Amino acid sequence: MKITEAKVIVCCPGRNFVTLKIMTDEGVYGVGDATLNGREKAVVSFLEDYLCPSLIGRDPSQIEDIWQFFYRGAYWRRGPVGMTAIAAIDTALWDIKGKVAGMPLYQLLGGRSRDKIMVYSHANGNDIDTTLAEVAKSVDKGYKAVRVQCGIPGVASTYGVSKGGKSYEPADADLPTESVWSTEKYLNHVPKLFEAVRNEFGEDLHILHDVHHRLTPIEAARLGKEVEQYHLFWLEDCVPAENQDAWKLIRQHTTTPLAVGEVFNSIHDCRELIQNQLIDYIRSTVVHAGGITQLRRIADLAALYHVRTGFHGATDLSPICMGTALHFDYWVPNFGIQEHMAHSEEMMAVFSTSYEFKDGYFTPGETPGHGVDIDEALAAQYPYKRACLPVNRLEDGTLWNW
Ligand code: CS2
Ligand code: MG
Repeated sequence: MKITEAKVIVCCPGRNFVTLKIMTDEGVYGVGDATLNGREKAVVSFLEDYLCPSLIGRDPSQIEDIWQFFYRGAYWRRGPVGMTAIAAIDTALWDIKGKVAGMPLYQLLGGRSRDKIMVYSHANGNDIDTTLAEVAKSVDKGYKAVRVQCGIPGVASTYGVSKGGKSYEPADADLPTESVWSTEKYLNHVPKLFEAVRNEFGEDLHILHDVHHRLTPIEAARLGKEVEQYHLFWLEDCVPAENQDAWKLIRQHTTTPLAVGEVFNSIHDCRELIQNQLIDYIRSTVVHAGGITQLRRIADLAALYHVRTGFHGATDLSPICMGTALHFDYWVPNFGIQEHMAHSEEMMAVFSTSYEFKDGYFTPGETPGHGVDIDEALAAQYPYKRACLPVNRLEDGTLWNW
């Protein structure tokens, strides 16, 4: 079998998605997600101008060698654009391998390790009461785990809180909008949210929260310590993870479980945090961390240090990434949880899926490959529209992490 064509499909059914489709001389094809929110066209160019031409004529069954060719073979390695492009190729090749074998992807990985995959939903609101009402909706739908985010009094707009009743979409403008952040106001307010959720929903519901890189290590230590009594499932991205040594300080102060890694793209980004047991959950996922081929190595490394998976699953990762991640979750022995943020009906019309939700859990389906496909004709009706992520400033105008 030989690869005859590799084409990039860009569409915007409510948000931008980039999809790679790899075709073979035997008619079998595979698709992979290549979406990097707010930087979509950079990945399109990386694939079209540099990687896709090198795929033509190769044997699609040689997934490992192709991965090594694009990773080890490249002088300029790593980085989100390059690793997203490699992930798309890798995902499409695993899809082809599954279709050729007549097996769902999780079977190729080693078979399932569990009956069903626990996911967490999103609940947010301008204030605590509205957020509690949103948590109730998730609980009614059967979710066993909910990520809670709420507006902070005195802060005009907060990460994770949707505007005007719409579902949360941060990449909302042609050029980056600027928001204002106050660590002091946030730290004083957010513990009250967890207290309210526990009072209303009891001990059993899993509560998660995303700080989205806003704190310094000592501030994160304070937050982790103050909220220990509410038994969070995890506190996510409490500080940026560039200086990984700094996480020791957080760890020394709190037993609140820590999650990180949605912006990581290499096993080397994860290594220090995992080997020093500074985190509990690794969030790197298929599309931004080099596909199944690298993610498997990350999960195996994590397993040695009691770190479990909790893959990123926001709506800016396409249904192809979600479907592929669910196969991985079904197999991976050290599974923790999977993020689920529902795609809109418009998005789901462009992508056909075989994964199923029931009572807070997903199963990936039995379709050979990863089970997700794209309707190219429908996709063509939704042209690309530039959308940028915001930037953040402190109240005095200092630029801060978004
Ligand atoms: C996030 C995302 O899902 C998450 O935990 O942090 O909302 C993230 O902001 C977006 O994926 C950015 O593109
Ligand atoms: Mg996050």
